[in-house]
Amino acid sequence: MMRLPFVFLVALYCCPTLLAQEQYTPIAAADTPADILRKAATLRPSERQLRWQELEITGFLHFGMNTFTNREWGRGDENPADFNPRNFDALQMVRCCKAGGIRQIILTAKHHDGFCLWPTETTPHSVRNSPWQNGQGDVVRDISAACRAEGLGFGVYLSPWDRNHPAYGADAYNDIFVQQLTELLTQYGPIEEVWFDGANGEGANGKKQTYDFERWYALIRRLQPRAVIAIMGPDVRWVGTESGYGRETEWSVVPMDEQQQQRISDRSQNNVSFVPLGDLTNSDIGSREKILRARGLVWYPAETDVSIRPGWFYHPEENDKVKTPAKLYDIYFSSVGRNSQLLLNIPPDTRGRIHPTDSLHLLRWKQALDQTFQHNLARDARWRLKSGSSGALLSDGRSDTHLHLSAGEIRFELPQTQTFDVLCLQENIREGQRIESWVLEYRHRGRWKVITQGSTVGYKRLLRFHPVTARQLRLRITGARATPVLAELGLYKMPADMAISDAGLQNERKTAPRHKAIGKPCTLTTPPDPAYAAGGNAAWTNGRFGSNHQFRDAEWLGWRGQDFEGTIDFGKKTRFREVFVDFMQQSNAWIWSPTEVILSVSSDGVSFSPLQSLRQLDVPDDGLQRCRFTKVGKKYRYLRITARCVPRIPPGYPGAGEAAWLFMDEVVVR
Ligand code: FUL
Repeated sequence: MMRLPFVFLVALYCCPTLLAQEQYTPIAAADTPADILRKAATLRPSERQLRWQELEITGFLHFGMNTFTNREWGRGDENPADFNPRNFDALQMVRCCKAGGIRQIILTAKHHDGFCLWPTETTPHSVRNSPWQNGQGDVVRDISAACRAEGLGFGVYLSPWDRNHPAYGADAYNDIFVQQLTELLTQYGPIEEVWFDGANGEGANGKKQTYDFERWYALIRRLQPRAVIAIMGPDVRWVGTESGYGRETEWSVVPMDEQQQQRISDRSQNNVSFVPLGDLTNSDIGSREKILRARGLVWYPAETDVSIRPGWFYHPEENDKVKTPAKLYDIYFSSVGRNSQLLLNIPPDTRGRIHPTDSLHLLRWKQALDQTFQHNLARDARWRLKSGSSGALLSDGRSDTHLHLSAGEIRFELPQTQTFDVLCLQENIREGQRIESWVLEYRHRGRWKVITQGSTVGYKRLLRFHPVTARQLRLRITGARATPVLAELGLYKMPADMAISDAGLQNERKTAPRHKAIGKPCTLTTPPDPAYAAGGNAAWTNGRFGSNHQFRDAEWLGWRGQDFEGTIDFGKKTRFREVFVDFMQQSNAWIWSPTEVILSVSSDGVSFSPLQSLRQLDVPDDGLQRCRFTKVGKKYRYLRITARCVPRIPPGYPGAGEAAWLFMDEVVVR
């Protein structure tokens, strides 16, 4: 990491910047590490990417045949007669989203079941053959019009995977898909985002399709040049989880594959277009280590998608599982506040409206965010700068004005002593993303004390901490790829009901657990799948928790369609107070927490007797699931944990009927 020299207080005044079109750069064999860093630091978003990033929150409406059949993934053989919203109201949906702070909406114009929400010419499997509005209805028309009327952007999700269309699996399907896209891109006004999902399953005839992405991209660029193409597209990348929690270190500049690079250099660099390849879900995809080995670099920002309910579609049995305003607040800090955009799904119900619980939670969430960010306590701060520089730019609420922190440090004094518990930092990404690490400190009894610190900043970085009361502060940039370009610095106070709490599994898993099984000989009855065993077979007793959300982080171990069974030898009889083990649940990634977890004991390592068992009968919420055994009692030499996997994914969920994955990390024995 480049260390910036410690010099006392400097910054240069900078005016708003105009955007240069440098979204991509090749790396030559002769480039030195310093050349590569400089190149990485000067990449910028395209106009369309910038507009998208500044929206901060996009809404997702999963609505369609599944809403009526109560499924997550339809089979494609559904009857159009089943699509019949009782009280459809596009304006109600859009207004609920708007009241929640959402500034653009993406509608599932066609999900994997192939049912089209507009009267397309490409298939009879559409609203045209439904009883809704006597076949005259058009959901795409109504929602796009409502978005326009309310001043929101509009985008479409068009699933390439189509389980209904008879042409799926043959070349002709790519033409059909082009026609569907053309209808959507020409009949409904401005389209700001086209969202392609990566699913590529079998169609009605058992065949899979080779998607003609490049042709689709060219069409979108021609018909709707402002639109970002997301996920299976060149403008916006999937953050790698559907939990709503992005990476703490999130770079918008990432390495690109040689093949993609070739495609870009063959075309104009001003209109970057490539099919995303490789694994973008790792916990680290943009660090120095990664970019120094890259052949090309691209500005490719992350989008964090999550549903307000456990499922993407509306299910009446989930009405009491709508994420609370506090959970949504946490998600905002962990997505928008981690340099990504939040794509929040709010699925309309069978009436064709947003359910009252969802709309209430959206509203309360927005109120809590407004309350938090209404007053920047650093607004009237005295910034200690070189003459001619204006520190006020750092708190003018504009992300396109900035200061160059060439000294790597800025000190400031609040008009009076204040109590705050949130820090907001923003880089002016029109100049690129540069900051690698920083620390915020306050002056206390003549000494500088750390309040909080972090790695990347990017478009926005939000950090929460226990309330601090202070007047004199300093921000030190401790690592950067080039001179830091800071746009905003804000200090805020959270409303009492949103204040950070120490409790909770999420926070606990950030510490290193000390426990009796660390380093003890252990065996697994079945080795984990090689794709998820990077940390080695002993990763489950190594005293390190894996990430709370990224299962591909070399700490989590994964098995497909198999139970987990692990045995630990403590060498001698040992007394245990408690034993717990964590599992992951991410139903959209086909990861299911176990149905039963059994703790068995043995004194000879040969015959084991079950001591306690925990059963998980209900479908758990996505996230971490901890199974805890207490009062373990007597002394034993061997412990064995068995976790029974969900053998097949239950109906109604992505991958239904397929073998589920089981992911576990760290058995803690105390
Ligand atoms: C996934 C799809 O399979 C889900 O049903 C949902 O649409 C989600 C946003 O993308 O990959």
